[in-house]
Amino acid sequence: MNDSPLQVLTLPTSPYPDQRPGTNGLKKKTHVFQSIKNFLHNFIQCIFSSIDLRDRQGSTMVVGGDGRYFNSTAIQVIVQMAAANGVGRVVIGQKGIMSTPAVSCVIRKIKAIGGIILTASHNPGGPDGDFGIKFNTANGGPAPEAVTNQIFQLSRTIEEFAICPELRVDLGTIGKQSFDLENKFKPFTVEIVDPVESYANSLRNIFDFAVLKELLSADNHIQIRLDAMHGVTGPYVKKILCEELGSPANSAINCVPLENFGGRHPDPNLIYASELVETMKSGQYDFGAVFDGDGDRNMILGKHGFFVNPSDSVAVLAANIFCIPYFQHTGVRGFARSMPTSAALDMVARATKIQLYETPTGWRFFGSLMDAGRLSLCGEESFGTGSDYIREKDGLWAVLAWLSILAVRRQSIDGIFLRHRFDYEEVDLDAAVEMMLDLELMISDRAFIGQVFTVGEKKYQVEAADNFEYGDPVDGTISRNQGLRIIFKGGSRIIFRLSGTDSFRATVGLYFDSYEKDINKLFQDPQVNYDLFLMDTSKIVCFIRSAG
Ligand code: VG1
Ligand code: CO
Repeated sequence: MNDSPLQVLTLPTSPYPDQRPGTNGLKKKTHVFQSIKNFLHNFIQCIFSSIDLRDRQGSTMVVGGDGRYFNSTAIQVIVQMAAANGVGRVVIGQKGIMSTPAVSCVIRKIKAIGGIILTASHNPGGPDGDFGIKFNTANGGPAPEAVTNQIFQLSRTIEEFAICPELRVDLGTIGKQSFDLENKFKPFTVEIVDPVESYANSLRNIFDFAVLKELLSADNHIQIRLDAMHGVTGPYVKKILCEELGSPANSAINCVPLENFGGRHPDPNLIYASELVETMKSGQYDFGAVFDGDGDRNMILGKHGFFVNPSDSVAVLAANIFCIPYFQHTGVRGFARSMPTSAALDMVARATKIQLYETPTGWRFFGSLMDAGRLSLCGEESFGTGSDYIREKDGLWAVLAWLSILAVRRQSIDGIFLRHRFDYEEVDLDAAVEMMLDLELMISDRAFIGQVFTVGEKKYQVEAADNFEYGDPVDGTISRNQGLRIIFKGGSRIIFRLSGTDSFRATVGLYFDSYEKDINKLFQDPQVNYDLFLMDTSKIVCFIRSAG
């Protein structure tokens, strides 16, 4: 306890026009947060101001980050501002570390009012990299659109922020710290917690750890290789997979969180996770997985580097859902995928007669369905998989879910959805918006429906085309303009979507998916063997790039 009460100040500031939170949080170049005067303070104040004062007074908030450069500095500021804004208690992962799924888990467990996660997810970190701030609400999930819109509106008119500038937290020592603030009756408290423990407890109740331990450490065990890419997942992998489930030490690599992720993109895909892909090709390991910076994304690889497409991953989990004890207890309430995610999951939903929801991109839409008890398992094409035990996607959960299935049986998939996403990054925003408008005009022409495009021997006939719109079945909120869809007979699709998570300019995402019945193609390199649809804005030109 400090001797004299800490000062609470209200300081003047002026607004910035570019603080609109994206699909999941605000991402910018690190120097923007670090060097532009009050850029961080403004955004944090708007987060606090978006919470009704009556709810905020004396409340508990969770704070964690993926350990990237500027993590601890930002946390000190957030705590100083939380105290000045009436928050009563802040729970923080030791050294400022806590994965996105773990923050979601802790918010729910301790009934916090919300949480702030310092991360730019899978973007590189460091002084020249990216930094970001995610805000999750009391359900543990990313703030819904109504809240992020409010934060954005506040950010355009902000005039002052509140702060206790002298408050300093010791992030290294587990335990309680309390601070007397001037004009406040109750001390403000900070609790530094083990970032893994509470989350690990949840997983112990979801999976059968004895069965997993047998799979990983018994004589006939399978060999796994997990790559944490120097992101936040390292300590979780070490503690849960190695220490507790007995996987040997060489099964986990890059497990020390680094401020710049070792200079790499902590992005779990075939390109940035090439180290794991190469190792898996040797055939020494049966199962491989890699995570993103903040631990919510995962990529799964099989023996010899067999790539499990994320859209297929969620479908396989759905088809085998009762291999996971949690679902034996809760039953299965529904499945969901984001619109650009290919329709493998739809087939499982049809076969099992379980309700399927198609939502816009971003986990917050799943959260609403989960809160209403309508959704158990969901996924996104962008390497996200998760369930309703929390309100975030969860890389480590996905690994334990897959291992639970492997422990019970080996599943073969009787078809594969070929899916590809091409991102055109850092394009001019106005030009991108104009391109989308032109394209929308073209595909909404009635003459467009029914047109046939020939690609080698294959024919693709346009069945439907629209700008995807989603009406939340729980609260009726309509989300418009979620991406342009061109759907062909037989289910192949081309989707155009503007990314909502850019740190800089715009990204146009092009998504292609089509169902492939030929089982032989399952084992071909999915990045090489595909029909490539090329499109210009006046005419759709499709041509095939045949198997290499
Ligand atoms: C991307 C992905 C989306 C994901 C979001 C957050 O958004 O497409 O599926 O939910 O990132 O991921 P966008 O709008 O850039 O396409 V994470 O790992 O930052 O929570
Ligand atoms: Co992420």
